[in-house]
Amino acid sequence: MKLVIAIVQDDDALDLIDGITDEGFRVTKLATTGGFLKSGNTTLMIGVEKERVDVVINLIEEICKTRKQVVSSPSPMAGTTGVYIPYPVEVEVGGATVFVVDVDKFVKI
Ligand code: 2BA
Repeated sequence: MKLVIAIVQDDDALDLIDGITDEGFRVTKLATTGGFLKSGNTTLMIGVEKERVDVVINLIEEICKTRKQVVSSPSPMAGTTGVYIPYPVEVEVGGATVFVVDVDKFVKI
């Protein structure tokens, strides 16, 4: 048994959940926040037999898209101390960040 932990963008989450459940997997959705952008994303936990991990990863690849996001980053003004002006920085947010974790024990009570 493996636990696939996938951090995806909110815009892709519902389509991915539909795809995952249509394939007969079970999934839990968590509302999470990225540490860098400090904006919302979605973390999905999917318990899956190890032989079927690739099916889940292929679904994630098909559904989750890379997008650009602009963030305001404060920059110190030249020659001054303590004065910051915001400037836009473009970052590319990946389709998904996926961890596949070994599960020692799986019990449903
Ligand atoms: P955030 O931490 O909000 O990061 C959003 C995007 O900002 C990242 O996209 C990356 O393009 C950029 N970024 C993050 N840290 C940066 C830094 N120190 N300098 C410059 N740019 C940076 P992704 O890499 O696709 O990550 C999307 C989300 O996945 C992240 O949101 C975070 O919630 C999660 N994540 C990514 N890698 C992770 C890891 N190793 N452990 C735990 N969560 C991770």
